[in-house]
Amino acid sequence: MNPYIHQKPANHFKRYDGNPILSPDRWPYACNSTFNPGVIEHNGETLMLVRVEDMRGFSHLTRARSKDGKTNWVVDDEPALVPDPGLDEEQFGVEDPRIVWLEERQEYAVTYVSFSQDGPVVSLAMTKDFQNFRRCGPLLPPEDKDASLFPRLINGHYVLIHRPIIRGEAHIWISFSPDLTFWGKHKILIPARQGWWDCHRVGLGPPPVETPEGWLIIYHGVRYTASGSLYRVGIAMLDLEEPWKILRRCDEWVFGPHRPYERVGDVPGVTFPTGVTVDKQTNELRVYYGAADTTTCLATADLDDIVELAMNCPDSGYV
Ligand code: BMA
Repeated sequence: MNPYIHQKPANHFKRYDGNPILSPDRWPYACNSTFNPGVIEHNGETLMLVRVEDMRGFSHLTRARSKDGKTNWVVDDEPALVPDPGLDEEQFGVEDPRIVWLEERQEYAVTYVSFSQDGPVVSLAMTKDFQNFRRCGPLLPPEDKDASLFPRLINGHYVLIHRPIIRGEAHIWISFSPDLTFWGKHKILIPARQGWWDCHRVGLGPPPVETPEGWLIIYHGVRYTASGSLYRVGIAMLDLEEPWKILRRCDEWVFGPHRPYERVGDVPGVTFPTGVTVDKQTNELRVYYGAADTTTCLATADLDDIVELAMNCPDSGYV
């Protein structure tokens, strides 16, 4: 097979016609940007914790809710989680949450990036209602970002995917904990691929999605160019019970910044997924992403199509 001659791929992901679904001009209070949301189904609604950047350049998280996950978003008049000035790790804002429901604890876990003077760290907060949060502090040393727990225990352990920067290298790592406090068995999970579209940085997008074939991973890959970075979106599959094993990693990105709202904004050329839901009735996979570090957008696909796409990807040699 000639690797340069491809069938034109099916458009697996479709952008929602009403994009951007949330933007600063529709916010109930003054802000610069509303992007990179954590997303979950809660009380029969789609609930987002949206990263809101204020005009000092610090971010906090505010709730937005919608009955159908697409339209009529109701944004709270006040933030849900603001940086605590008494905490060393929250000096310069809280950002980019990922949310999972932990059945055995009967509460939601929110992993988010908090900014200390020593750089970004991954912090954890627990909540039942998205109004009251119990902070559990930073999980691992800086510099670390793009973290989510798996939505269930695996062999009795909490499992975290995150993205430390070590020796200037930005690969996706996996770590394990018996109690959400002590972390170990750290391992590179998905490395940046030299020369490829995801050569300079990779980072987890939304929390892993459990499917019969494995954990579906949606991640961002970065290439630096003469006019800035391009943040595109790739997929991979992990083994269900041994999630440190990559079953598949697709060669090609599944979407990237093409539309004006993805190319024009505070950081042009960024599609940055952070939230996902699956509509149980229609099997629709909904991927919520920040566009150009300015607005929140939605892309949808059939979950089975995406799993099939992923499972048909070659073992790229990085498995
Ligand atoms: C990453 C994070 C994201 C941001 C992205 C693109 O490093 O800081 O919050 O959306 O860069 O600027």
